[in-house]
Amino acid sequence: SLLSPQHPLRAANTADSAMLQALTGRASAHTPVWFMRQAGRSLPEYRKVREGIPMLDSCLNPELAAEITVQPVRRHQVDAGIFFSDIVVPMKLAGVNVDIVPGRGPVLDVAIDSMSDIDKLPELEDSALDVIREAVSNTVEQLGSTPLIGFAGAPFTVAAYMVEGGPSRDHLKPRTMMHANPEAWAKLAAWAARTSGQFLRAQIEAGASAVQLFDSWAGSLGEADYRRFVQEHSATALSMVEEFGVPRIHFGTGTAELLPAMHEAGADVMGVDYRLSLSEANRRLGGGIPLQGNIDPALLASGSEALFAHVDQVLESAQAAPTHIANLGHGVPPSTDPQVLTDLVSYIHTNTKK
Ligand code: 1CP
Repeated sequence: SLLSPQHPLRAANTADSAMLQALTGRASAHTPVWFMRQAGRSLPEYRKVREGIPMLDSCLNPELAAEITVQPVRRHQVDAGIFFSDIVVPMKLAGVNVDIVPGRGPVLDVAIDSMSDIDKLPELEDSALDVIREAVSNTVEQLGSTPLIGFAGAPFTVAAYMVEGGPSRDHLKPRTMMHANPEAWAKLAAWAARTSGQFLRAQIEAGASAVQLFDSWAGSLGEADYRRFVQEHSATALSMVEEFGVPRIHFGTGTAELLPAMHEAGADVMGVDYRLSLSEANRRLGGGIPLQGNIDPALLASGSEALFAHVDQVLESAQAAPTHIANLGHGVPPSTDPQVLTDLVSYIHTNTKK
């Protein structure tokens, strides 16, 4: 059964957690930390419960999704859970023929390449999101006073998979479509924005205390194209959850030149990848915005001396920002030794204690 499906009241008991304090620019007793892709293949307990169950089936099984979300919180003592799902789950729930292929990622049966394909895209029914509400509700119950971060893919990143039909390096097809067929692009990006916005709303309604919009591939865009073809659609997705008042994090990789434009789309907190120092990110954003990041995932395998020296630099650089949420600059690599993550959480908590 779902508790308070209309309002984020269930988030109330997380308001004074270090994570929510930092996300809202308030002082906290220590720097909170979570990791993108903290759930997943780096954990033996994840590999065990996922055995024989396809990725999207796992995402649509509320008990399993909740268990996988809670696993890294239990093991690492991170300051938040990130909901176990995927950026293509809402398009799947809308009825788009998409699968997640092991070792590859999201793949569509038929790539989207014309206005007629886009005209045929099904709308996501709100009732189709009940399975997500149930999983979130379940998770929030188990997490207690530890906040849950909900997420969705940003319109560009989601549309890039749809137009390419699968993962790609340069995202040439969506970048071509923007210029060759701007009306089709706008219609597709608006569909992706609505669908991701609905996915975020469902997670907050069921108790998520914050959300992150992942524009993982925005870094393949120049600033002019980002502003002209993408920004308004990310703004739509973010505005669809504005009324709830939960902090909205906006993250992408390779986005050093895009940070101000991404912030202007309506985020409260900016995620920074590992390529740009947090003090420089703070300068580019004009100061005053809580920052999340940006430990280089490569350092997780470099031994503790190099890792902790790097982490010291990140924590030092973060002093420039009003508040800091420690995280990686991108996801946990599947080959990561989980003990390194546990030790890293403890190191950050100990060394930032006020
Ligand atoms: O079988 C498996 O274990 C599949 C691997 C996997 C996992 C664990 C995929 C396929 N998705 C996920 C979960 C996932 N995806 C989470 C869960 C929670 C957590 O972070 O712990 C999240 C937040 C995502 C979001 C996601 N999916 C993004 C944005 C984040 C990022 O890493 O930039 C993207 C780009 C995807 C697409 C995707 N799904 C899966 C893969 C391998 C990919 C990337 C494929 C590519 O390279 O294009």
